[in-house]
Formats: sequence, structure tokens, C-alpha cells
Amino acid sequence: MLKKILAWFSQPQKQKPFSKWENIPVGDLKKGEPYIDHLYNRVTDGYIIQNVLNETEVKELVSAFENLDAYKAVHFEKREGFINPRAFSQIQNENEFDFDLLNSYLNDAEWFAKFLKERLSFNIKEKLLDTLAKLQNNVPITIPNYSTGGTHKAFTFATYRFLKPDKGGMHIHCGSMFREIYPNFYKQLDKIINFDGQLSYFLMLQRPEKGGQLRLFDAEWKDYKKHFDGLGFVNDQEQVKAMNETIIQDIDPKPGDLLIFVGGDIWHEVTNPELGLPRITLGGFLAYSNKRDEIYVWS
Ligand SMILES: O=C(O)CCC(=O)C(=O)O
Repeated sequence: MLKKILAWFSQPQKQKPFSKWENIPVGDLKKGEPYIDHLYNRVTDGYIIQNVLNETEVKELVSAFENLDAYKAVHFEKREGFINPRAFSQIQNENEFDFDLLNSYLNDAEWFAKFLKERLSFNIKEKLLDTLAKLQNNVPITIPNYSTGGTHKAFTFATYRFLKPDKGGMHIHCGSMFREIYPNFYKQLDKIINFDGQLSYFLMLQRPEKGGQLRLFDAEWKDYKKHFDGLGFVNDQEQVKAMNETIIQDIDPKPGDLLIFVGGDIWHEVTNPELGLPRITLGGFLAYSNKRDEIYVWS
């Protein structure tokens, strides 16, 4: 496996803006413009909504999260970094749907919501959901709930992602992949959410001096889905070659920016944060409800 990963990084890759992106200062969002539908329809592949958070809010979030790994962090396999609280995709055990793990995910989500409320002088969840609501007029943004033991518990709307300098970044993946890896978990959500074309979002909180970009591969989920293993690395020499020959595009938002893109369908990674501070983001996923009358946000 290590050889394949090294082979991947040693291949020359060609930078070319193959996907369509728009930068929009948050104050310039047009009322009624169906930004989210533009992503679904691939009119655009991604938006950087600039300055959603101001400098003070970014600083507050970064310092609130200091020492967060001491709590409920789930560390990435093989690379150094962590997600906090645990993401839904980290709750499944082998092929079984594990209700105890689901319960601990829901408890962690509750803990995280409380943690954010106590540590911050502003309501980050409200701020984020309000901004997302501006991206698709008249469609409510909702966080999924799960009923356990007679009580409704909410999923987490976001997870905090911390990548240590020079420890590899985030491996190649796309959002649609998780559905194949964790079918039992998704079966629970399939009742309410249509995952086809699901989107990814994140708020950039801290950037390294060098590296740590969101790297898109000119490769769609459907064309490469046959060959991934559980970690998202391609596991077939031929595909490694094919993907190394694909064109890449690096996206580098600034702290305070909200990035939203077709992360369900475009293969992407976060490149190694080579130098300077750790890379820190707060993000999750979005998708329409089955009835297309709500947009769900979870992580
Ligand atoms: O939080 C990040 O920087 C990575 C986002 C990502 O890869 C995703 O949402 O699929």
C-alpha cells in the first residue's frame, strides 16, 4: 500500500482549472439565486463565499478548539490529524449497524453543540445555517434527528478537522464513497435524504503557510468507484496510473471563507500541510430531502 501511495505522490500532475468556481463576498449573495441548485446541476462546481466569519470570530473558534483532541477526537487512520466530534462515518462497525455506536455519535453531537455554545460569544451553528439558507431561497436547512429511547437527538451539523503540519493531509475521497462503505448507516438516512449528488462544505479557520489546499482531481466518483478501498485510496495499479494522469485543480480559501462544492462526485484530497500552522476547518455535508423540500446538513 505504501508503495502505491508513494507512487501517487511521485507522479507529475497537471494543474488546470477544469472545474468552475465562483468567489462571492458574503454581502454580495443575490437574493433568490439558486446557488445550491447550480451545484446540483453542475452549472458551477464550487463557491467560495468570502468572509462569512470575521477575524475575531475565526480567532475565537481556533482558540476554543485548542486542546480539543483531549475530548472526543477520532484520529485519521495512517495520517496525523483528527476529526472532532466523531463523524457519522466513523460509527459503523464492520458490516453491522451498531446502535451503541450510533448512540455515542448522537451523544458526542450533543456534547459538541453544548461545547460551541459555552465557548463562543456568537452562535456558529446559526451563523452557518443562516448563510447556507441564503444559497437556496425558500428551502429550509435542517439537521437530521434520530429517535432513541423516546427522545430525539440531533446529528452534528459540522465536525472540526485538524491536520498536523507535514503529516500527509487528508486522503483522496469523495462524499458518495461513504455510502458504499457504510451502507447500513446510510440505510437509516435513506428514508429521508437523497444522497445523489450530495455536496460538501467547510469553513476555513486556519491555513498552513504552504500546502494544505483542497485538491480536486478531474475524476468523477462514478468513473472511478470500482477501485477504491475502504480508505479511499485507489487500490489498482492501472487506476493509480489513470488518476495520476488526470488534471488537478487546487483551491485555497482564506480563513473566514465558506467553501461549498460538489464533493460527493468529484474525487478530492487535502494536500499535505507542508509548513507552518496546522490546517483547521469546520465542515460537513449537504443534500436534498427525498421530497426535495428541505436541505439536510450533517457530518
Ligand atoms: O474539511 C476539509 O478541509 C475537507 C473537506 C472535504 O474533503 C470534504 O468535505 O469532503
